[in-house]
Amino acid sequence: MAQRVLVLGGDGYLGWPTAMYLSRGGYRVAVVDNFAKRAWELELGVQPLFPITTLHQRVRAWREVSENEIEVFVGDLTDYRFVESVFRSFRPEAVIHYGEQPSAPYSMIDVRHATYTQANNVVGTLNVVFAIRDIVPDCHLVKLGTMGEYGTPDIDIEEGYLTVNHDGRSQRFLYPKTPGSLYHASKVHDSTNIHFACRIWGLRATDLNQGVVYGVETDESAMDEQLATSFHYDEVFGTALNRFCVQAAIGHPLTVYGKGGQTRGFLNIRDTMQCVELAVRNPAEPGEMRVFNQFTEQFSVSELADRVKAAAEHLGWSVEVVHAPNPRKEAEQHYYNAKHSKLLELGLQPHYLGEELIDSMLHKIERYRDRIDPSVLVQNVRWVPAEPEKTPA
Ligand code: USQ
Repeated sequence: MAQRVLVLGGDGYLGWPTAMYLSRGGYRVAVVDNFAKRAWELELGVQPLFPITTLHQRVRAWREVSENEIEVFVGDLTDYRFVESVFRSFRPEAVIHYGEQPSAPYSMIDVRHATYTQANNVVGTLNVVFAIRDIVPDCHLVKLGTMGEYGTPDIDIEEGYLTVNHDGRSQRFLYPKTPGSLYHASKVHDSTNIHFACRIWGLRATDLNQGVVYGVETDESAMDEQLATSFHYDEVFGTALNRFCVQAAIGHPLTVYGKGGQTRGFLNIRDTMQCVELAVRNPAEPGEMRVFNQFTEQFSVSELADRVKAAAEHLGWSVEVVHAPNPRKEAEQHYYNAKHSKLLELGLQPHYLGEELIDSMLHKIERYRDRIDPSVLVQNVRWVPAEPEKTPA
């Protein structure tokens, strides 16, 4: 009998490719989505670069290409009655939880977007935790957290936990968190709640503290245009490397924010697929909240921009890197060393960021150049609102 895996946020940039990857890998897959991301796109006037069909059309296209079925549940994770009905009907053995508002800038627009992000993410996750406790207590929760939960401390970042020696005694704690946005903070709250659920109710969970994902496609999404993933390049939903590749494709300067020494963990979208499957295949023990730091390489933002510039110039494109004013409040030069060995120990085979990989991204993006809207590259979401101009007395 195939293992039943429920993918929450199954219409998104990572959720949809994950659903196809697992479906192809022999799992019985169902996806849950409320299409909130499509509503946020309308709200901000942005679109994914590749045309995206409806979820139902994607599922039909997948059936034709692969002869595999993906089940669909449409509804909101903050509605417990909906969550309960999905868990009672599908009875998942593993849940992969991407079903959250994923953008740091979106959470920083104003109070409404901040409270929405935290309520949506924290309440949705709590509902999932309760549904597991009360309906399928042996189910393994694989939760997408973020490396941004840790911030940029001046000591090495461990995988989830830190042993503190204090006045001759010692205790292992969840690693101290210093999130860089109210979105990242929502993931910290989730981690606290999931840790609680494992300690108190014996649930099993893996918190995947994922770095910044890049990439235009996976083996499955490349099988048919209708299976494309929802790739963003605008300021709010686009992530650094994806944005730089799109900027290079239209001759827009690559926007390194501030000094550019901001260092993060990065991974290819294909490695996200591998990592979540490795977590599903090697579940946590009852009562355990495992934490894996899910990235393959560390880069500063400047290094990333330089790599994209070099690859684009080899294609004969002329590319400039600019140091744009940083809309965020973050350290622009700092120590960064995050451990990330646990997924490698489970068998992760990384796709590293070589020039060939950047080339393939640039080539694919170039084919959709006409759909790029330069006006959404900058949307002026600021971490600290600009001071109102003082009128002279
Ligand atoms: N940055 C630039 N120029 C740009 C865009 C971003 O210099 O044009 C810089 C940002 O200032 C930041 C770094 O690049 O220092 C990363 O920003 P990002 O927008 O690529 O990623 P971030 O906001 O951190 O969030 C993304 C995903 C989020 C995920 C997170 C992983 O949107 O869902 O949780 O990456 S991590 O960064 O490890 O926390």
